[in-house]
This record gives sequence, C-alpha cells and structure tokens, in this order.
Amino acid sequence: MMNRTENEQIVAALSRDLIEPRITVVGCGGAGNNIVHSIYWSNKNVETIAVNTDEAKLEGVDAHKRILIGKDVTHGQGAGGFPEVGELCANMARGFIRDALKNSDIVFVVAGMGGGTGTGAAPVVAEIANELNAVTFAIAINPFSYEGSRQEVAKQGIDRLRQQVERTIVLENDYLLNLAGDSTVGESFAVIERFINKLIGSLNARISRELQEQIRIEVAEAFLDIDTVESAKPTRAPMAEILYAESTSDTIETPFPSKDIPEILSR
Ligand SMILES: Nc1nc2c(ncn2[C@@H]2O[C@H](COP(=O)(O)OP(=O)(O)OP(=O)(O)O)[C@@H](O)[C@H]2O)c(=O)[nH]1
Ligand SMILES: [Mg+2]
Repeated sequence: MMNRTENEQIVAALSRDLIEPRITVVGCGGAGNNIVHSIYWSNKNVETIAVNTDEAKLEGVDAHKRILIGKDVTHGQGAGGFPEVGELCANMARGFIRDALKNSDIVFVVAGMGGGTGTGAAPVVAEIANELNAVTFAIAINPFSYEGSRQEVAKQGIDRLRQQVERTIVLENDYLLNLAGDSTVGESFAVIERFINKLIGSLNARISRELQEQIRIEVAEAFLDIDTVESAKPTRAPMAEILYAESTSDTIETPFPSKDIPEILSR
C-alpha cells in the first residue's frame, strides 16, 4: 500500500508533465491573416493558421499553415465582400481545415467582420473546431462606422459566429480612432493586434491552469483505488504536426525559407 505522501508526489509529477495544451489561432480573411501574421512572430507558443480566398494576400502572410480556400470559386481573388461566397469556399475546404485543426486543444478563430471571407468562413472554422471538441473562442472585429453597409454585414456575421461559439469576443475598430490620434491605419491596427495577442495569452494561461487542475483531480481520484502504479510514466502531448500540401501547380511558391513557412494549402 502506498502511503499518502507517495501518492501526492506521483499526482504532482503527473499533473506537471501530463499536458501542454496545443493552441491554434486561425485567422480568416484579410484582417484575420494580418493578426495571425503578427502572432506568428510574437507568440512562439501557439500554432498559427491563415485561411483566405485571396491568394496574393496569403502569399504575404507568415503562418505555420496557410490554406487557400475556394480556388475554383474565386480564382484566388477574394470573396468581394460576399459572406455567402466566403462560407461556400470554407465549406468546400472543410477537409483541409479539419486536418489542420485536428490536434488542437484550444482554438481561437479571428476575423474582421463586414467583408466576404472572414465573415463567411469564420463560423465554418469555428464549427469544425467545435466538432473536434477543441475549446473554441472567436474574436470578431467590427468594421469602422464609416465603412457604412459593412456594419450590417458584420452584425449578421457576428450572429452566425455566436451560434457556433458562445465565447465570442467582439472588438471595435472604431475604438482605435480614439486611441490612435495622428497615427497611420497600420499603426492603429497594430494596437488591436497587440491587444489580441495579450488576450490570447491570458485566456490560454487561465485555460491551462483549469486543465491542469482538472487533470490533477482526475489523477488523484484514480489513485484512490489503486495500491501500486507500475508504468505510469508522465507523457508529453505530441507537437502539433505541420501539414504539407501536395506539390501541385496550385501551390504558391513562397519567397521565405521553407523551414519557416510551410506550403500554402490549396483546394
Ligand atoms: N483591426 C484590423 N481590422 C482590419 C484589418 N484589415 C481589415 N480590417 C477590418 O476588417 C473588415 C473586413 O475586412 P477584410 O478582413 O479585409 O475582409 P475579408 O474577410 O478579406 O473579405 P473579402 O476581401 O471580401 O474576401 C474591414 O472592413 C475592416 O474594418 C486589419 O489588419 N486590422
Ligand atoms: Mg480579403
């Protein structure tokens, strides 16, 4: 019979090493891609995926995985402000998106609302993350008031997103106007990028603690009934795999060293 102290030591060791949640940030459409690009360079603990219908935009984005959706539909041109097009393209690419997300424990779906790709694709990506049982968050960025009719498109997109993800956080680009003062649009967007980066960091830290605690409790309960543990070695979660697209004529040549930037996935 193990004594209480031995039990506690084993539980502590298992809880420490058992799990490192795998975190993925998926940026859909132009704004989502910009944010993922910034996270790729500033947050080394998360995997980044860029999803877009716009081939040229995707070429300029750094991310661990890049998925060009709807090549047969928009011919790499973007969804032209039509969310139904973004949604169709994402639905056609479900298999690729699912594959890219399948090892993730926590998924953040990020998109600017009011355009076609982000508004239409983000709910589909969120739905896939849910189906994979990942803890899923959505971060939606509302367009500037001066963008007019985009506001209504954005509202519908956020409603769709909320149907998939209860934990949807809405940020306002208008807020930047107050903050930004004389700075350029690029500098203002950097404010939101930093904010999102911080938000993801703090949410992750909280979830990781909750997961650890849950595991600690489960492990402790499991130990209540057993006397000896013969081969309970701590295991580490495998690294998220990088998915390489087959080399086809649709694959974009990247100007970056291949060790840094994997192939763009194309469907
Ligand atoms: N904070 C922030 N907002 C952005 C950025 N780029 C675009 N936006 C906002 O996001 C909204 C949607 O724009 P995009 O993400 O470019 O649109 P899209 O999803 O690519 O849509 P299509 O180009 O029609 O396929 C815009 O109306 C802007 O308000 C960015 O880099 N940062
Ligand atoms: Mg676009």
